[in-house]
Amino acid sequence: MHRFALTREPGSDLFRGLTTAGLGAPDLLMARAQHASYVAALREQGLEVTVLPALEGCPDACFVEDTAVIVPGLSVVTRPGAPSRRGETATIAAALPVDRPQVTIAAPGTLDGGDVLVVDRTCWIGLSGRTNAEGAGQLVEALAPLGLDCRLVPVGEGLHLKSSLSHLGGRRLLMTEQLAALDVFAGWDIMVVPAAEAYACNALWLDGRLLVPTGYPRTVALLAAKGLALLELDMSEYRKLDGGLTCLSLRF
Ligand code: CIR
Repeated sequence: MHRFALTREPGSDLFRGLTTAGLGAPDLLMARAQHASYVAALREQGLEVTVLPALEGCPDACFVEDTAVIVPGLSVVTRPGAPSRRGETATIAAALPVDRPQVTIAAPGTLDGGDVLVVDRTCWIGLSGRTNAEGAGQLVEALAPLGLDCRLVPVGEGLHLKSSLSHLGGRRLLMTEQLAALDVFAGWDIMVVPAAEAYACNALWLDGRLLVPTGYPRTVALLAAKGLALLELDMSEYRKLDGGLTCLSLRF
């Protein structure tokens, strides 16, 4: 169960952020309002949230999830796959929990936290345009002594593994049809998101409530039918930058 979350306000250069979405530039005022609602939702779920100030010059810095992987007993500072994002990690490293050791992914390894999903003792690591085999290997080496069972996953479509995969509590996972076909998820309770609503694959489980993006009614109906308590949040401005609900925080 997570008690803390680390987030960072979007900066005034947000519109310069990396994107493949083709949905136009984000509106900064809307992005700020959506960020505030997101932080409020985390607090409502009982998390103690730290909001770091915007990091000007690093337009993707609000997507803090990519800069670290935090598990019980260890924090891993990443080396983001996009060179323009490497300036984000120093301030995150300084803000990570002080109760556990810290290691850092080293060149030529690259790793984005958006490619890492940890559920209990299982850790899936996506090999993507951002996370290379060397970076994934360094993470496996760091996590193995902690007893985590790491599984590599070819990401295929989408920016990160977690663009297409989320935890729904317990043994439940939400994912694309493409990922559902892979052996690494065998034995888990899989829910497949309708192809037309692929963005809704990125949802954020907060120990009893699932945050989902607004605008995906078929996915919401499927999740509600499973008895999950949902909270819909408007993520429109972050979607324009390929970002989703998990990207905006580090939870620990
Ligand atoms: C990027 O391309 O790096 C950012 N515009 C979006 C990062 C989204 N992060 C995530 O999925 N964990």
